[in-house]
Amino acid sequence: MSSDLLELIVENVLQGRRNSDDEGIEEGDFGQPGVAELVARALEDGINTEQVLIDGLSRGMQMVGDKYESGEYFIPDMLTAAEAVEAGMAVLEPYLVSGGEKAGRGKIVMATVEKDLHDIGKNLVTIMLKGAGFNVIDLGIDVPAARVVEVAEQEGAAVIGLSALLNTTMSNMSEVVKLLEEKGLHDRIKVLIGGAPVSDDFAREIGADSYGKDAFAAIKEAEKLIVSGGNV
Ligand code: B12
Repeated sequence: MSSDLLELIVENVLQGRRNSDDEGIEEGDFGQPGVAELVARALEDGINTEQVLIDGLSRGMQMVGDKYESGEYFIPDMLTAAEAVEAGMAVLEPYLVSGGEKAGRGKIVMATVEKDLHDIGKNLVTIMLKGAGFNVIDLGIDVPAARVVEVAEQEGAAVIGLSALLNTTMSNMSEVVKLLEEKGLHDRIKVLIGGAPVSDDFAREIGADSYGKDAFAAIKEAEKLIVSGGNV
């Protein structure tokens, strides 16, 4: 039963259906529950919030990526699917956030780097970090390095979390590290990076402090960074 609902969430992300008013990419589903209603139903049925996020919304979006790569989907399809994921996340977020029992674990500034507009992964990481009790300030997409560092300094953040999905924008992560070094802030503000083209090796190459492959790794790595000397 629970796996049926998760499967329906995946299918409706693929169809880009936010709710029952949406037709969907293939059309004909009008009136059937969309992602928002299905997420609410999954939670009512007691399905674990992380499972809805990872095995439902995130898996659906990953499959959209596969279809784009194989030429079956185009940019407008990716956008409608992204909107459907956002509709689901809006329903899910209050549950994840109220699940954070260990509040006050440290401040994290999150951003998608300059010239990059991808935010689904960053948003997912953000709500998971909030759910794990971190105080997260999300600066959004296309954020210049100077702005990230300025806010992190002002807010006394322990960690900066950066997301990049493009080969052409991942290098902007190193601008943040360089700026922290220049301002003598890197010893107290650590940099955690993530996003599909990024890796452990790349993190080392640019002098970032850690890399997280997904939202669960983001929590683990943030915990480690804060214990190892962030400004909690
Ligand atoms: C959705 C999408 C879009 C949407 C974005 C909507 C939105 N609101 O985000 C739109 C349509 C706008 C878009 C635009 C473009 N896109 Co696009 N897009 C995608 C797609 C299909 C899915 C990305 C996604 O949401 N994945 C699901 C999430 C959950 O996964 P994720 O982002 O990887 O995040 C996870 C981890 O990486 C990690 N993580 C992410 N961030 C962080 C941060 C930290 C700190 C940590 C620890 C972990 C972490 O945790 C997350 C959860 O597990 C990918 C294909 C793919 N397979 O990734 C292409 C893709 C990223 N796009 C691509 C391209 C080329 C573009 C465009 C240039 C297309 C164009 N010609 O205009 C533009 C660029 C716009 C810009 N300037 O940014 C390429 C990039 C190629 C490359 N490597 O450079 C990809 C790979 C598709 C492809 N194969 O060609 N895109």
